[in-house]
Amino acid sequence: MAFAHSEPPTARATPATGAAPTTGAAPAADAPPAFTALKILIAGGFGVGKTTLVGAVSEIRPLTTEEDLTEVSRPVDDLSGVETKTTTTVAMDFGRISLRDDLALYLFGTPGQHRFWFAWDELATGALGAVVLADTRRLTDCFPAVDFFEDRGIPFLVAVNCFDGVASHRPESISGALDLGPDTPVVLCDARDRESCKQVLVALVEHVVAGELAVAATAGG
Ligand SMILES: Nc1nc2c(ncn2[C@@H]2O[C@H](COP(=O)(O)OP(=O)(O)O)[C@@H](O)[C@H]2O)c(=O)[nH]1
Ligand SMILES: [Mg+2]
Repeated sequence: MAFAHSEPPTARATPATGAAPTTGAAPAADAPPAFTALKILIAGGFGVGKTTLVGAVSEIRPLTTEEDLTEVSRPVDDLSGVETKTTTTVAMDFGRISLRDDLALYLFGTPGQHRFWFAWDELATGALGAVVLADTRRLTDCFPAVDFFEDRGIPFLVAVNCFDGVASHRPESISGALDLGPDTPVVLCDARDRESCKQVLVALVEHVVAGELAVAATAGG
């Protein structure tokens, strides 16, 4: 899938591999630091709040590919719980958070509907990790995303978007209902709230780091 974004002229985007950029020769002492982009996927079922989350937390106006829902899509796209939803993401959402001059998180919201699943493998290439958004009114909608990341060994957490009027569930019971491994975090969030979404991303990065440290410890001894 073709994907374009603009970078500041001094920034040199490396492939979003989730790892530090590798170069053959040592950079000149006065060279600007290489730019690293860490790619995070925001996945989950239709209408769970992916576009909302990317828009809430991105520092740039998110690139989205929303289209009006049509009568034709009505039998296909299940609107129960989000009856006021009038648009759908047809390719992906994209947002960015700069952590330092030379380090940014790129957020890719995956399209929720099954008919767009062909795009997932490409979006997942080089991802640091993923947030699987869940709505407890339609918890099973996030099963495919959970399976996708488990199958590919991509670290992920489940973030429950606490829609208004929905009694909060305990993370442990959601973990049990989704049959998650004991190490997979479950956090609660409000996809409309920037601070809440930032906490989700922090939790994901901590989870990724903990996994890397565990692998390193196993390899070391
Ligand atoms: N009340 C409430 N509405 C939300 C929340 N998150 C998303 N929405 C609304 O739910 C609908 C679906 O959200 P959207 O981000 O488009 O879902 P997506 O299909 O996963 O991208 C939209 O109308 C949002 O405004 C939330 O936490 N509370
Ligand atoms: Mg969307």
